[in-house]
Amino acid sequence: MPGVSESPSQKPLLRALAGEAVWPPPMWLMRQAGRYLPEYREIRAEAGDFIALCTAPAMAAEVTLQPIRRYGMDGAILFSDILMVPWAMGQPLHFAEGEGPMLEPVRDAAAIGQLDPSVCAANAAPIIETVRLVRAGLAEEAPRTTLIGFAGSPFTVACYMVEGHGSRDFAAARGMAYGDPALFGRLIRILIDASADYLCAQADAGAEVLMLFDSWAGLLAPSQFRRWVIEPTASLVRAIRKRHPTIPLIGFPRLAGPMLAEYAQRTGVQCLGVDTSMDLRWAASAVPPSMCLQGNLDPLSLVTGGMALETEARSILGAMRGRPFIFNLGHGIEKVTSPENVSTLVRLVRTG
Ligand code: 1CP
Repeated sequence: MPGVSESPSQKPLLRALAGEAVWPPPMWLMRQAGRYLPEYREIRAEAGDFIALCTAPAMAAEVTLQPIRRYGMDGAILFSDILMVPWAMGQPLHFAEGEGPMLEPVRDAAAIGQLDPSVCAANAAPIIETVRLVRAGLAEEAPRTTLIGFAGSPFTVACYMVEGHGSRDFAAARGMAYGDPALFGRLIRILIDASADYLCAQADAGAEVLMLFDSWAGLLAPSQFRRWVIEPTASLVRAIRKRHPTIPLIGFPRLAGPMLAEYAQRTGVQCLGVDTSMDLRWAASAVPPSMCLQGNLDPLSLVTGGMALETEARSILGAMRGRPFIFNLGHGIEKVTSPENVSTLVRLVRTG
């Protein structure tokens, strides 16, 4: 909208993150740019492989904006992947069709010694350029939409780096954490430094919020959760705060269960992403009342649609009314989701 300039404080998502009970709540969906959208599949085919798409700024910016154009979401999440941090430090990575990410595993001191966190942000320059293009695109097309930058949390990224691929239990990574905590700690330290630089570069380029995806945090025993999730996240948050003292941060320690309370208290994030397994009312009782929550619709209810979707969405809205909240899924959107069901959900949430 030419001539309309919106100050950041008027963006609903930023107001919720600042502790305001905005109603109807701002919304976006994890993995909202993706294979369920025909317009995404078209650009994905044009780009060739997934890494090529993530490192082609014009195309990556375009797919970031697609769900904003279609649905008017309040949040636009940078199109990239958590594994672009190891990629930017030189760890060989490819995405095998239908199999997910494959990395050359780092399992000993020699391999971990090769990783240089100081080159990450520079090698990620095309992704930082995408952030710039998306921010400019939003200013023109969707001035109320907030740009969310992201990285994986050190523990979850370390899981993939050590294991070399996705896994149900990440036994090699968790085994290293028990068997050689000094070595695993070196890897975590490298990831804190690299991710801090990378996230600050995103903020410098126009990201207004930063989200930390800790998809595998819930695999850890409490002592390990404190050591490998809470402490490194707190350290990463402090490093970001030195350079960007006020940028809002969303932490998503998936399947953390009751450890969520300690995570909320000790990491320094403003907002907690809540996964599908957790009762939102319990989460609200476990964190300070001014702390924003985000979540947690079951992605499967969005695949199903109809009454199941309506019942689940209304129950979340009922539980969160009157507190700072961002409507989202409890995990990424499924690729079999019908785009029409997403329209239905947007209408439901918009009418509060
Ligand atoms: O072929 C394709 O189109 C690739 C599929 C795909 C997509 C669309 C992958 C591979 N990553 C992404 C994008 C992505 N990944 C985003 C983009 C922004 C958005 O949300 O719209 C984000 C935020 C991520 C984050 C991510 N990647 C996470 C954390 C969130 C989560 O889902 O738990 C994780 C664990 C990954 C690793 C990854 N990348 C891709 C896949 C299939 C996986 C999961 C691998 C596995 O463990 O099986």
